[in-house]
Amino acid sequence: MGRVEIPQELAGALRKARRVAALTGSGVSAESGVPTFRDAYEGSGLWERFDPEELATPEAFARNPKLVWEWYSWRRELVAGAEPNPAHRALAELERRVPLFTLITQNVDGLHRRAGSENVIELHGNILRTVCSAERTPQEPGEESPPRCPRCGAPLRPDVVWFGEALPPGAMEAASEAARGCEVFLCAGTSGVVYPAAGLPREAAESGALLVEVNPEPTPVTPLAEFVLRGRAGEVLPALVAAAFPPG
Ligand code: BJW
Repeated sequence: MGRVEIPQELAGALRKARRVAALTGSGVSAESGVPTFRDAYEGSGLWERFDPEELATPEAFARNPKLVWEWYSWRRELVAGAEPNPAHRALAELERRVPLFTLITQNVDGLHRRAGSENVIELHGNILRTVCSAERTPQEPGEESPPRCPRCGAPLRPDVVWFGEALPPGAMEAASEAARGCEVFLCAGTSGVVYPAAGLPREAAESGALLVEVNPEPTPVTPLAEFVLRGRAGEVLPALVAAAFPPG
């Protein structure tokens, strides 16, 4: 891919903004080697024949806890071996440059914090944490598949949000507040189809924010966005931050 062109009007708006929010999805971690949720289990061997949307549900876990636990164990190892990429680092840099910056992520990989982002809302939890499926208390997993809660014997599960489950208390309220209160809203690396997160770009645009999409592909967010930057987050986001805050 060639040099990324950033419109001057966008760079200027980002430079002047006092409040900025970003919504990220799995595309932002793609360049770290973490597969996106919907595309990239292709080529993953064993897991290729399973539909992620059918594994990430409480019903799947109730039906086959071993299968779901092992899918998450495989993904947890991928995440543990991954490193933040230039997209994560550009967003951490943006937080240092903007007076009030909120990073809203649907990702469960923890790579934003590892890149240095601090004001992070994890809407869908974190795959590196394990909880008791009955009590929701944090636990250290043992070797069984799935391991059992030492207190009540219920199977342990990843601390993530499955389809049909509520988001962590207060997370969506904080995300909505950031979306409604910001001057620039960046939407990067998400297909924009999973609610309630997918409603945030519209909320931001309707509250007067400049909506910017970063994605190599069109999404339902595209028609709402004032600026659409087609390309990989690891190339576009560093270019955007450098255009708004030129080094030196
Ligand atoms: C790149 C790139 C590069 C590639 N650079 N970009 C309203 C309407 C319709 C349905 C609903 C609705 N409200 C709720 C629902 C139901 C449901 C839902 O939204 N379903 C839709 C699928 C239709 N939502 C829920 O069930 C939610 N809960 C809920 O609403 O509860 C109500 C309730 C209230 C009170 C009590 C009880 C219940 C929960 C949703 C949880 C989602 N969880 C998952 C799994 C997390 C754990 C795990 O990882 O296993 O979250 S699903 C999955 O999708 C994961 C992701 O965070 C999420 C979003 O996916 P994402 O990140 O956008 O990834 P992809 O793969 O879809 O897209 C990647 C993008 O990157 C693509 O666009 C690429 O082009 C791009 N890309 N390379 C930049 N280098």
